[in-house]
Amino acid sequence: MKAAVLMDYGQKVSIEDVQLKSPKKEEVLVKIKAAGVCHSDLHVVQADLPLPVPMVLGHEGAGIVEEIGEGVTHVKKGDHVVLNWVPHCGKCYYCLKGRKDMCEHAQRSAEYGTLLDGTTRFYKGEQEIYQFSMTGTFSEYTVVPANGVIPIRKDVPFPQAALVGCGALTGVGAVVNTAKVTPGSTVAVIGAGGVGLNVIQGAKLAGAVKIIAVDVVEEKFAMAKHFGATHTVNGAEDDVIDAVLELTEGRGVDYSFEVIGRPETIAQSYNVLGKCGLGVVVGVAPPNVNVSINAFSLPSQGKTLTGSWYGQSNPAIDIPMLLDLYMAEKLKLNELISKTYYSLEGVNDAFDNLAAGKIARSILTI
Ligand code: PAD
Ligand code: ZN
Repeated sequence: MKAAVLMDYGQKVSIEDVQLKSPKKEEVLVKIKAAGVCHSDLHVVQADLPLPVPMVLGHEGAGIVEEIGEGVTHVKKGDHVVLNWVPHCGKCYYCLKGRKDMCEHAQRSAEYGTLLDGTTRFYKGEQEIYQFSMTGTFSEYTVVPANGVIPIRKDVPFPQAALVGCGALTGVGAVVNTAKVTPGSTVAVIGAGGVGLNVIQGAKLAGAVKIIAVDVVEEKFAMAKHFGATHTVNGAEDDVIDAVLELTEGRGVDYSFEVIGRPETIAQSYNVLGKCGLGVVVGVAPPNVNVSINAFSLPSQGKTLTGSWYGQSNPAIDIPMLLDLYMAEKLKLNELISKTYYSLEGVNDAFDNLAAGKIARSILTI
């Protein structure tokens, strides 16, 4: 069986022959049909997300259930599924508080690159191969925790279903679940990539009237407008804070979203807020990076800066809901697919295109 494996940081991902163990209790074997290439995968390649290697990358994916382990009742062989990269334990402090996105058990296992029991399912000979976020979708097959598969309707094509597994859920969820953007609001979205475009369309769905998309790559502005941006700002040419203030009668926006993961744009996302504004950081910066913001503005302007992980979602409910919105032509997924590669071999080219910033999402069909 073939999988795209990062053998070491900074290297090209290589297509390896690997072995996969059978699903244990409360696990599921999935045949992957489509996988999206997200910047979080690239963060691992570039060592910005320091995870153990060798690792099967890919966390945005959809496929077909091939085999279920003991105790799995919510799916059966042949079901179509989207993979959920935060398979919550349901028992920890945060799960019990209703915050599945913050599950302590899932977060720890993701850091170890293992499944929930602390062991791996991928092997190459004697060597253990780690698995990105308990998914590992750049592979012909994968084994994931039971909560890691969300059954979906069968009339959605696999590439579009895959996109909901990270980009759409993260982006729309940040707007709807974390920020709770209200109708008539003003919004700035810094970074109009695969996730940022979903923040933009989430803001439109929520009824925002002014949606300002900020990017540095010219190709992104037409895409941003197509997804619902009312204004665009080129951060490579213009001062972003001045431009956003000018578009909002000098006040700043009600909500901002940083969807890149850099300290300077996270600071920007705070500085473009008006009084009482809420900034949401979606972009993932390396763990050792700090951000500097003006201290006086916190009490005097009452602004909030927070973050959003996996769209603060409830995947079992939100993934089928987003697919229903897509089938009802209320959520754009087709337009997110800039390029399709019909084999795992396309993964390095997809990473190069992602790094250049010119595409929305690439899909690998497997
Ligand atoms: P992407 O590469 O498709 O999009 C990033 C966009 O930012 C591109 O359009 C770039 O041109 C643009 N950009 C780069 N630098 C600047 C700048 N200085 N000013 C303005 N725009 C700029 O990535 P993506 O959309 O796949 O992911 C974006 C981030 O979100 C990334 O850090 C990823 O790891 C993170 C993410 N977070 C979660 C979560 O749960 N919080 C989930 C998925 C992805
Ligand atoms: Zn992702």
